[in-house]
Amino acid sequence: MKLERVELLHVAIPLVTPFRTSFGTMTSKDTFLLHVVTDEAEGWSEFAADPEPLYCSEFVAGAELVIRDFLLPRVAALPAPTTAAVAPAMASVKGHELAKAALETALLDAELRAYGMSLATFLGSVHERVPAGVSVGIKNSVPELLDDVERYLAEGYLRIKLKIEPGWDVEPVRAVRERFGDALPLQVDANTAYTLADADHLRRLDDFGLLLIEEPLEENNLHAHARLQQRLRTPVCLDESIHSARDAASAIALDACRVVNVKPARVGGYLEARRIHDVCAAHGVPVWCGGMLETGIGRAPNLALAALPGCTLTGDTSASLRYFAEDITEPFTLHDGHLPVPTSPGIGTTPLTDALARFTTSRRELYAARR
Ligand code: NPQ
Ligand code: MG
Repeated sequence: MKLERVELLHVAIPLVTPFRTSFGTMTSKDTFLLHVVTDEAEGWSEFAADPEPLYCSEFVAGAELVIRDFLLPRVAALPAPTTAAVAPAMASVKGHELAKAALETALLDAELRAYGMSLATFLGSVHERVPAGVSVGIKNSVPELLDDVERYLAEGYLRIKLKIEPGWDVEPVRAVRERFGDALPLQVDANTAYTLADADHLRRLDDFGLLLIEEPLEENNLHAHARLQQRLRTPVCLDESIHSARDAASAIALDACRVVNVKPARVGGYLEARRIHDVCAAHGVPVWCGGMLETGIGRAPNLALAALPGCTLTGDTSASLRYFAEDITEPFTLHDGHLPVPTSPGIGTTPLTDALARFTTSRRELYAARR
């Protein structure tokens, strides 16, 4: 496989409804897609982060520069940009996992299309469909939250995740439990909003039979998460703190978490995500696939990951309509609370020409092979 061209497309897609978390409110998905062209096939990927470094240190403009000036030259210098060679070629560049994931995934898509193999087959997925959970943002009032949860349950979602922060935690959880009962699969996500000094307060959540509490403390503070886990019955799940299979191994050894949220973008791509899945599975630690409000280009490959045997908890892989009135690909829709795992070659989807034209704000050629 020979790399011929790499193109970056800035896209801006309005969200159906604002999404508020402990790190901010989003009203639109503003990011870029990568489009790689090789002599054998083309590939697509999506950069997962935001224009501002509020959820993680990476951001759209920075990632574009890192890919253009540091990652692509290393990949273009390979005799063949096969997926297995891409991460090692980029390894001398520190960090920037989301940027690396975008480049690796576009090349993986192209390589798998050249083979005629789906990502699900490549990764070793064992399900044809996966149960869908939904992440519910912070609301202005409890009645507003209950209305939203009711609507998602009516749509078929099989697990609810509530975003929490100090001042919006025990009361909304209690209200959802009272209204929808103890059998509702329910979990919470703090996106790093608490400190260990809040341990007694967080312990009040133990009364509600939550599946897990996600990233309660600061990013990368495994020691503090381990100390918190000692004081909570609710399983701690790490998200922002896990950047690699080594991080997962450390977190498990320290008992800093009993569940892992794996987001391929956050860990540098699908190959590392698969390794995290394997480390967790070997330790009996449940894994589930998180989400970053991806368009169909990011959602499709996440569904393949969510269908791995160790992904025993329901993920945040929601239908396209959860976030976008109109997606940039054929939309993913719920059937009995499940989403289908794509079966066609590569990530299993491509941008729709029309939608792409309307949502693209600018295009740049990042690389063209000399002939
Ligand atoms: C989480 N996802 O699990 C994240 C938070 C999140 C579905 O709750 C751009 C960049 C958009 C980072 C959307 C969900 C994002 C983002 C959501 C992070 O913590
Ligand atoms: Mg999270």
